[in-house]
Amino acid sequence: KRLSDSIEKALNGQLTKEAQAAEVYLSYGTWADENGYSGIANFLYRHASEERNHMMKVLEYIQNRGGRARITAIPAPGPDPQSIQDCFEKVFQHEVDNTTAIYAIAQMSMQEQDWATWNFMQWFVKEQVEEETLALQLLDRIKIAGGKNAQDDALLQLDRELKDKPDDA
Ligand code: OFO
Repeated sequence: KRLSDSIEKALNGQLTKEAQAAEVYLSYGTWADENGYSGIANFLYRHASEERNHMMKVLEYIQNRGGRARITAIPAPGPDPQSIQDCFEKVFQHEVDNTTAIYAIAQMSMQEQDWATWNFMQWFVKEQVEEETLALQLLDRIKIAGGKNAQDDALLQLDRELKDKPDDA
């Protein structure tokens, strides 16, 4: 059964959202690097590449289900974060917005009884839980560390730890 027009359109919207998330994290990564946090920059670059993988997953699904993946302009990432804490608050908010979009497609697929798409979206539902949890854990650490000061030892320690994470990009 071919994708319905409405689901195809919604999935294409999701494709663009995943591409935009990759751009946003790349942009935050360059900001973090410029501010002396090369480990956090690395973390954000890896996160960006995970987002690009999500985009490809959606692209392949649309194509495999008889639809056409549409590659469009991506909105610009927006202003730089004000601090490391602000950076991860923005990352968390971004993930929450993405979760909302994913839930909307899952709900739409349920209404249309498109169980293939519903099943496909469950992978993203699970992934969003992981990404939100990780962002919240990092935010907690950053808040304990103080979150604002580049000279903060606890932040520098976190920066070192994030050099190789996430490791499943
Ligand atoms: Fe694609 O998972 Fe984050 O946004």
